[in-house]
Amino acid sequence: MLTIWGRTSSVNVQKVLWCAEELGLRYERVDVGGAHGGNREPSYLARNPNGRVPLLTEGDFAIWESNSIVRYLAARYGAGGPQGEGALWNADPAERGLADQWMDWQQTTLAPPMTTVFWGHVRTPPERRDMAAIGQAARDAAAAWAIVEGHLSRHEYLSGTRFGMGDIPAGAMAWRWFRLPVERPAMPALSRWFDALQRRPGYRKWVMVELT
Ligand SMILES: N[C@@H](CCC(=O)N[C@@H](CS)C(=O)NCC(=O)O)C(=O)O
Repeated sequence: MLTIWGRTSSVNVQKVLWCAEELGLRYERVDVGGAHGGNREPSYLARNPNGRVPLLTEGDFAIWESNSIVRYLAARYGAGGPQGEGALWNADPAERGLADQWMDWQQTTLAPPMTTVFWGHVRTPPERRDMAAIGQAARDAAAAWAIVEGHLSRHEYLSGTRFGMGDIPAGAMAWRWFRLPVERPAMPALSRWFDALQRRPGYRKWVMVELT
C-alpha cells in the first residue's frame, strides 16, 4: 500500500497527492507536520531523516523530497506504454530532461520568492510582516513566472505537447500565485495553462484549496 505522509496545506504534499490522483493510484494519507507534528518522531526520522513532509512509503521503501516522489510515481506507475511512455512520464530522454529541468527550477528558483510571499501574507500576522521583503519577493516571483510565460507561449505545457510530471511542481505553486494579494503582470500563456490545470480533477481536489 502506498502511504503519503504530510498535511494537505503543504504545497509539497499537494504535488504528491495531485500526482497520485493523475495516475489513479490507491493510497492512504497520514497527517504529519505543522500543527499535527509527528515529523520529529524517531519512527518518522528513521524513514525521513530530513524531518519534513512529504514522505512516501510503500512497504519497506521510503522516499522523500516532493519532486523526487513525483518522479518516482511517474516512472513506476505512469510509464507502462509500449515505448516506456505513460500518463506522466516521457520515455524520450530529451523531453524527460526538459520536464526534469522545470521540476528542478521550481525548487531552486521559483520556490524561494514564492515561499517568502506566501509566508508573509498567509502565515505571518499583519503587524509582523516585513512588507519590503515581501514586495521584493513578489517582484522576484513575477520575474520567475515570466520565464514560465515565455515557455508556455511556445508550448502547450511545461512538459511539452501534453501534460506531464514537469507541470506538477510549478502547477501546484501557480494556485498560490493567482490567489495571493500581489501585483501580477499580465501573462496570457500562464493564465491559459493555469485554466487548463484547473480542469484536472486531481488539481481541483488537492491543490485548489484555501491558503492556510
Ligand atoms: N524540498 C522539500 C521541502 C519539504 C518542506 O520544506 N516541507 C515543509 C512543508 S511545505 C515542511 O515539512 N515543514 C515542516 C512542517 O510541516 O512541520 C520537498 O520538496 O519535499
